[in-house]
Amino acid sequence: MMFGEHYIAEKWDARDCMGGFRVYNPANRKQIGLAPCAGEYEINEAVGAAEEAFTKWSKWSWVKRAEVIDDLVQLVKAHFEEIAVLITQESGKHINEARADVTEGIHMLQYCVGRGRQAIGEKIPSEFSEKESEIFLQSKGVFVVITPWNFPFAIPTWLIGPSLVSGNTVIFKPSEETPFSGEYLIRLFDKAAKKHNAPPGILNLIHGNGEIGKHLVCHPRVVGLLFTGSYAVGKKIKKIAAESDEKFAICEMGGKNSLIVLKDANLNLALNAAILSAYKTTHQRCVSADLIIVEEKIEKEFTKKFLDLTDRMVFGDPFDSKVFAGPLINETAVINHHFYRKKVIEEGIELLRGDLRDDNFTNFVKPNVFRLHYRDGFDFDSHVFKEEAFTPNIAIIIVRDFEEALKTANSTPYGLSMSLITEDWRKMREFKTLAKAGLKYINLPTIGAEVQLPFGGIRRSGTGMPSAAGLFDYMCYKTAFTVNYGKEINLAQGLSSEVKK
Ligand code: UN1
Repeated sequence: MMFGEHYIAEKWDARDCMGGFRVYNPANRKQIGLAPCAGEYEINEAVGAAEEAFTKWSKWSWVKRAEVIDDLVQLVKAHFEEIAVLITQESGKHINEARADVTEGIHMLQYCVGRGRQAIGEKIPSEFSEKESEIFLQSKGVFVVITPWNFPFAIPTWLIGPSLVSGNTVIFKPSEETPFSGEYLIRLFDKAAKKHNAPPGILNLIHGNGEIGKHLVCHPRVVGLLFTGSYAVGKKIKKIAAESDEKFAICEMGGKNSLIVLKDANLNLALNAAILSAYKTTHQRCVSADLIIVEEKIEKEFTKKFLDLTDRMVFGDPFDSKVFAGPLINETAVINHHFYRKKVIEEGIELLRGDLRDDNFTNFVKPNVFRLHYRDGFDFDSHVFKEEAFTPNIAIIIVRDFEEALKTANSTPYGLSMSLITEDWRKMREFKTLAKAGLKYINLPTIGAEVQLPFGGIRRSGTGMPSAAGLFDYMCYKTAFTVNYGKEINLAQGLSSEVKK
């Protein structure tokens, strides 16, 4: 049994663990630990610590701040396998994917270290020789970072890394499903921070449920709301920020992602892209493809081969090297998986493959695959286009041409990831310009983003302020700083201080 602890101003504290929440292994539903649930006291302590640390940390040089992260990278590398095993135990992710999660975290932290030595701000010429102006990047303050269970290690690094290197301080609340992977990252960070004598409180950890997340987000002295999770929660966070005079929200929310396969596609490549997009992480990535849109000329052949592969797909023991992916995260996800299938069938949509069990005794499911024809006229209000199941529910959509395909892909209210499989470079360009998504791929799956690119969506998927490398653009206020080295005041636009009688 593991017991979680809060971490505030460099002190570990488990005082509320008995009133906390249980953590389960999704592969066998056995309890593996207990984590404490924070209350008002911990929230205020953490905000106070982060606020106090900010006055010192924001004055540290970018290089010095990045050096703390550099030590963190070394520590993560030294504990690589231990972290991967922990991720698999509490998220159910296949061990290979858990290793990929840690690798992605390392890459992000390495990127943050590099950013510490890059140019900050800009010199801007003044109209007057005596004046010198610059764009000064001013750290913003205390940030809350709330992250999901599906990438319990990498996503926290995407948000915490840029926040800290840019001089902000953080209160981190990991998902209740995966508190220990988040806590492990902070235990390593603690060592790195102490080695550099960083001010206590630059990074704090608070365990808790959505209610605690809400209190943190609403706290009047918290400025940045960095969230990755569902659209329903993200929408509330955006509202809270909109009603505040100081807060800003950067939310990465769900997806309803499309993989478009045109008739000239390399079919093997298309199938590989489809399998990866649909089934990696048992479809529990926000970038997983829900819609596979195929031109009718090749649809029969594509669907036959896709279903053959689907039939061989095994979601099983995540430590078994022979299975493709692991279980769903919990019982609620299993119930949602079956509910989604029923809803889509009720709409009269064809079911090609289905997980027809009615029980939810385990978290292991089989994929549901549906098929629709564009010509039959769509109800874009259908579950297939609007609701994100976050479980392996795939709709194959038959279209006549690229225009119908793009129209279908753009019809969902989301806009995270989209792929086009084609050899036609003119259509590639058209796709690049018109696809409504924050991540666009040609001849690749909808998954597999690299951290040195911006990662984020538009519309229901995000705030248009991407995270990973892209987050650095929003971490500081872009302020104008001007010094007059002259003995008089010269102002632009011909302004004068001369007082006439
Ligand atoms: C997510 O889908 O929740 O692009 C994150 C990918 C990963 C990150 C996915 N690098 O597939």
